Amino acid sequence: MSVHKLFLLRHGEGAWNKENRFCSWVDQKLSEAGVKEAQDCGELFKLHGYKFDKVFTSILSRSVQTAWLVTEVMGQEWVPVIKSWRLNERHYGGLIGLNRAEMAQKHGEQQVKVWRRSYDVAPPPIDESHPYYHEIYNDRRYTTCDTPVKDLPRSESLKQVLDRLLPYWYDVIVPEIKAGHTVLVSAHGNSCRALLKHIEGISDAEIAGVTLPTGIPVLLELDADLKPVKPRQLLGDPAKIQAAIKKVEDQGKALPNGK
Ligand code: DG2
Repeated sequence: MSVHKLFLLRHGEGAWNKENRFCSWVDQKLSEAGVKEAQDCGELFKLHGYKFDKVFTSILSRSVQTAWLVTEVMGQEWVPVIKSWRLNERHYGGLIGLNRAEMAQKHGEQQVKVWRRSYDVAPPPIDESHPYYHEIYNDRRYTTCDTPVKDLPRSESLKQVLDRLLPYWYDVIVPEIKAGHTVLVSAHGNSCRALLKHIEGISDAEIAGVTLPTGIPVLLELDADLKPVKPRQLLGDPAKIQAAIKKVEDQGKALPNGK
């Protein structure tokens, strides 16, 4: 029997999603289309009559902005929003800022797929010569983390995302769900995939085939032990969702002109 409803949401389209660049820990805002996706998502939640008790976000603006827009449309702006770096997008290391299609052109689509979707392969680490290194590690938000800046990741596999996320899941989010609260996690493609892998017990190989598009909520119905009682539901128009999944998958394809 379903006891708890948990919602996972990848933020609306960000400026660099649109440009097909690895965004990761660079703090890009939502694009115009991303704002609309977040608002549409709020409308969908409202239509279903869902009510949130707690919203959890990363400390990247695109996930926070999405949570604001969703709750605003729902008339639930008062719901507490709790932020943690542990829900941040996967750290894409030296790939940050690079265009996926150009990377596929240069290194091959298979290599880009390994970087994007393998479970335990981390991309090359970011170093001080990287154009976004200082912007990331000198950002005041990272001085507020439960981990010293020097120990924050310099690149991560999906497994490493799960490793840093699980303590937060068990210590902070799980007690809320078990207290009977309805939780929305407004985060990122890979932090949501890591959580999904853990909750659903998806194998290391199968998680490579799970793609989450922007602005499409995932509903998980869980029993008292937080085990899924039915398959995850991606909410919204099925044809639109399939097209959005394909769009994310195609981002890693090499285009003839390398763009
Ligand atoms: C994307 C994920 O993260 O990229 O870092 O660019 O969810 O914050 O838009 P998000 C990024 P892929 O893993 O899909 O390449």
